[in-house]
Amino acid sequence: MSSGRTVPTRSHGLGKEGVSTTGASQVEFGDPELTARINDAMVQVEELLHTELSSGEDFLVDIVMHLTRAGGKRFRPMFALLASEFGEKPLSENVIKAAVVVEITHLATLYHDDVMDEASMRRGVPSANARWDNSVAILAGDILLAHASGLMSQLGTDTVAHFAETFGELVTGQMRETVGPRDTDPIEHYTNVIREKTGVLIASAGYLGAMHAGAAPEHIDALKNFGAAVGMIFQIVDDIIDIFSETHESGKTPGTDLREGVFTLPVLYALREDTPVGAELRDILTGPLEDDETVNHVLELLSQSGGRQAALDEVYRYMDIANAELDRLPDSTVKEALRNLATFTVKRVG
Ligand code: GRG
Repeated sequence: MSSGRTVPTRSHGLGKEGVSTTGASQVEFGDPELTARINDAMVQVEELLHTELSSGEDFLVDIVMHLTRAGGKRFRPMFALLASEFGEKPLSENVIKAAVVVEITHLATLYHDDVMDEASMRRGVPSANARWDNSVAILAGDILLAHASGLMSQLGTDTVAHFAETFGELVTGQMRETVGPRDTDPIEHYTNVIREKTGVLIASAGYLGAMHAGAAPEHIDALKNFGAAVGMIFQIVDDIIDIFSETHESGKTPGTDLREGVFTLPVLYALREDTPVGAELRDILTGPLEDDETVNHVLELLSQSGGRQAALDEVYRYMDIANAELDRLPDSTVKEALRNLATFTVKRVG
C-alpha cells in the first residue's frame, strides 16, 4: 500500500507575494469559468497553508515546510473546494480554511507514516525521518496537528467534533494495519484499513467543503460518501499499479509492497485462488520478499492469476457507488468534473 500517486495535468507557478503554489494543481475541469475559479481558490489555499505553517520557531518551520514545499497533488483541498460549489457560499473563507485543515492533517499523517514505513523518499524528496531522524519527523507530524487544531477551532465545534472522529479513524486504520488481520478475513481487513487510512480523509474533504459552504444535508452526505468511494478507488488502483506496472509507466519499482511484506488486494485474491498458481503463491508468500529473483517470480505468478481482474472488479464496484452518490447531486459542470475525476483515477489501470 505504497502512497505515491500519478498526477493529473497541472502546471506550477507562483502565487501572490511570491508564495510558492508548487502544490496548487492547475487542473483543467472542462469548464473555463470553473477552472479559473477553483485554481484561484487553490492559490488562496496555498497562501493560507504557507502563512499558517510559517508561524513558530524557525527550526519547526523548516521541518514542516520541507514536505509542504515538496508539493503533492493537493487532491484533498481541491476536492473540498469542488464540494463547496454545491453550497450557497462556495469557496468562502471558511471553505478555504477547511481545505487547509484537511491538507495539514494529510501532511501530518505522511510524516508519521514515513517513520512507521522507514520510508526514505516522499513527494520526490528525502522523507523527514531520512533527512533528520524519527523523533524530528514524529514531532513535525504533531506540530502539524497543532496547526490543524488551531484552524479547526476557528471553524466551530461541529468541525472539531468531525475531526475528532476523523483522527480516530485514521489512527485506527494505521493501528489495524500494524497489528495485522489476526482472526479477520484478510480481504475484509485490507478493506477496513484502506477505508480508514485513505477513504476517511477524502470523505472528510467533501464533507467539510460542502458543510462550510452551507450545502443541504443530503448533498453534504453524498459528497462525503463520494469522497469515501473515490478514496477506495484511489488506493486499490495504486495497489494494482504497484504490482502490474512496468517501472517506466509508474516511475516506481514494481512489487514494492511485496518486498515489504504488505499483501494488497490483487495479491489477497490471488492467494485465495484454488489453482496451482494460488498454491505456489501460498507457499512463497509467508513474509517480506528479500531477493529480486523471488519478487520477479511472484510478479509473474500474479500476472497468471485472477488477482488483477478481481481487484479491478472491486474498483468498478466503488466506481458505481461513487456515481450513485453523484446522482444525488443537482446537475452541474462541477458534478461532471467530479465524475471525470473518478474516471481519471480508474483509467490509470485501464
Ligand atoms: C497523524 C492523525 C495522524 C494519524 C497517524 C500515520 C497515520 C496515523 C495514518 C496514515 C494514513 C496514510 C499515510 C494513508 C495513506 C494515504 C495516502 C493515499 C497517501 C498518499 O496520498 P497522495 O497520493 O499524496 O494524495 P500527495 O503527496 O499527492 O499529497
